[in-house]
Amino acid sequence: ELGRQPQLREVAGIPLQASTVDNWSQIQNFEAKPDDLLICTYPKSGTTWIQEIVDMIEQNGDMEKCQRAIIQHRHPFIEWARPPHPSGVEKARAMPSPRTLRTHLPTQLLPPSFWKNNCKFLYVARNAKDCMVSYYHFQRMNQMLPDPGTWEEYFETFISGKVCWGSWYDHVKGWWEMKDRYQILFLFYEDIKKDPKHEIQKVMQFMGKNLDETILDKIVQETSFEKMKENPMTNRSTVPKSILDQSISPFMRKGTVGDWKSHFTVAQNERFDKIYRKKMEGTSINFCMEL
Ligand code: PPS
Repeated sequence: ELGRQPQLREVAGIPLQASTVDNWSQIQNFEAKPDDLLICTYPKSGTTWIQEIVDMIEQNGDMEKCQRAIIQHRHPFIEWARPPHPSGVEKARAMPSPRTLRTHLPTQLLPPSFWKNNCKFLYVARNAKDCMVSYYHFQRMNQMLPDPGTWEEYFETFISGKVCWGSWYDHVKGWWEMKDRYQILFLFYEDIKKDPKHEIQKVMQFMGKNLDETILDKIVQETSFEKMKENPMTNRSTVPKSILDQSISPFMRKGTVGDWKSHFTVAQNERFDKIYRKKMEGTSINFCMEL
């Protein structure tokens, strides 16, 4: 049997999907507008979760309005391209303002108009170990990404940053460094998990919204992992199996903090910690990976 074929191609040293690279000039020339809100994440860091939170805030807690389309269609994915379908850029252009968009691009590859227009950015970071585990299972089931190989192999691939959208370390550090220069709300997956109401409140304020307590509580409930796993508008169940094979691993897999403990060996963990300290030297970001 032939293995999976998708190859990644690099732009300025960052591996990306070939279809994204083919469409690169359209992506780089994307015209952001000052009232755009851009959801930025490294893959598997809580993108879908924050998208649903943002949409519920935008819709003032009206769940029916959030059911208008699958989550992938509500917020255009800037670098997404799969001809002959309209690209993320084309979908964004066709969308009325104010727009909420999403990207996994590192800061240096972001279309420059986002910086020029001083847009609002909502960044969600997730601790590297859980991110690696989640990405591994995602690459097993996502037929559009390279086969991850064994866990041992993937461990090395992830550490060396040879995954789609590049190195976790550089991504997180890059966005962290931008946060005092631009309008960036920097959130952590682990914080949202621990105190969703508090973090959702921060998002609401950042968006310039003021929703009452009952609505906030409703948003907390509707965006729980359990609810989103059952929700066909958020759980990717409408994506064909030839693209996402959820019988291999569900898109809404576990939604927990600390699942790395059931994957990392003691030796891998020691090696990881050593490399991590070196790569993250000099930054003030604090991820709690013991949780
Ligand atoms: S993607 O493909 O990059 O857009 O994936 P992304 O949405 O960023 O990340 C998927 C992981 O987030 C988990 N998830 C959640 N966790 C907690 N609460 C909610 N509501 C939620 N929704 C999605 C999802 O289960 C993936 O993590 P793992 O660890 O694999 O379960």
